[in-house]
Amino acid sequence: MAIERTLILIKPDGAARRLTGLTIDRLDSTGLELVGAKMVKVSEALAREHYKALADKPFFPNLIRYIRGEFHGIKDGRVLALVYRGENAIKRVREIAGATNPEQAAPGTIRGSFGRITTAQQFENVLHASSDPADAAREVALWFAAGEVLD
Ligand code: IDP
Ligand code: MG
Repeated sequence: MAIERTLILIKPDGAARRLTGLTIDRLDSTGLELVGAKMVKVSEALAREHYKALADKPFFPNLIRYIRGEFHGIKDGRVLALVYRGENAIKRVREIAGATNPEQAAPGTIRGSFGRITTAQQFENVLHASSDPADAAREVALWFAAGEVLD
């Protein structure tokens, strides 16, 4: 089994609804190791680069506004970025996060418990979690400088 690193972002709905501690508690309970953590101001450029695979989706413009905190009154669009490391870390974090669509996320997962779809059809799903090894490597390098993530 591979030792992986995975990027987690506490999204603005998670921060606004004071779910940061709960999310970290769930992540810690996996036994994975926290190896990176910082608050980041999400520029338009960073948001677009992070979600570039979704640039042609109809929900993309609102996704950029969402991750930059525009729907939740988050000052400077700041988010908490975390890196967890361990065996099979990517899949294990995705499992506790739950499905992308909060209405389809299993009960007991973070998204299943605390996510919602807004009347404007925005998925508010509390956290971002890398989806595969290529994405995880790209995302950790995008959000953290070399040396900010521990071995
Ligand atoms: P993921 O966050 O579970 O990896 P992705 O497909 O990578 O899901 O989509 C990134 C984010 O875009 C989602 O977490 C969600 O906030 C938003 N999103 C994805 N699909 C939809 C949709 O069909 N409608 C509205 N927002 C969506
Ligand atoms: Mg994704």
